[in-house]
Amino acid sequence: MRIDVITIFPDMFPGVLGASMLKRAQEAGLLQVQLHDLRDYSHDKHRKVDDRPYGGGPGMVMRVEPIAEALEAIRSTACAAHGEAAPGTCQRILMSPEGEPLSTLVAKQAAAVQHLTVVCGHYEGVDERVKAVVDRAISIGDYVLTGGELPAMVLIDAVARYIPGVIGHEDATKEESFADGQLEYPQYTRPPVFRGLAVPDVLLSGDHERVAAWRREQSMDRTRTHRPDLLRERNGQ
Ligand code: 4GX
Repeated sequence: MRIDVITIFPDMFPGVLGASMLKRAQEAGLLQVQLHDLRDYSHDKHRKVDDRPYGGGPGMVMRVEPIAEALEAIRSTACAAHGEAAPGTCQRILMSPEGEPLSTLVAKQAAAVQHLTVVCGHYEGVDERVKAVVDRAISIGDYVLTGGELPAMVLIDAVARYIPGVIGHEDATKEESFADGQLEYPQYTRPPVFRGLAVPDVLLSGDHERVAAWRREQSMDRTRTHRPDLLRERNGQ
């Protein structure tokens, strides 16, 4: 899978992309991330990519032309290479608090696309017409950050886990939190007692059926207590 990122802060990415699973995914050729400095697409001699808002008000707004031109440049290189004609092979995503909330389903759907281009917005926002040059907007949560770079990295990480081969043992994505609309059961490893806190006996019993039943019950209890909204969602309420 290929992911292009359009940003005014490409320097924010190498730390995250250069460690752990994302590093391994790239080394294994399962993921290619290409960073693009939006300022390279500015026509301004000061490399400006923002301007004052029409109608007045505080702050600056990101201009649509550099973003549109960066998207077009990426499309003519990367997308042409894998046959842009086929629908669903290329998806342009704007990171925005107004976007569709990121979820397991959204991450899985995005991982099924061959090529993503992620646009990171800054300042007080981006010109509304940017929405006309992307396919969708995605939000990582109901809070406002200083820019779209961290959201883009969160999206890349969430998506990469669903690229076949990225996670060594595929079972991990089946058992994890949210996989079947519930929170994960509690996990323990050695020692059996830490400062008086013991590992539940059932996990040491060697009885796989009892372990499985206990885990199901723990998942359900936790979800009911901490995230009852997940149960309502699953029931379609
Ligand atoms: N989930 N930000 C985008 C600029 C902006 C503002 C308004 C479009 C409309 C965010 C989030 C997020 C900060 C990224 C503001 N762009 N992105 N940026 N939460 O907070 O995705």
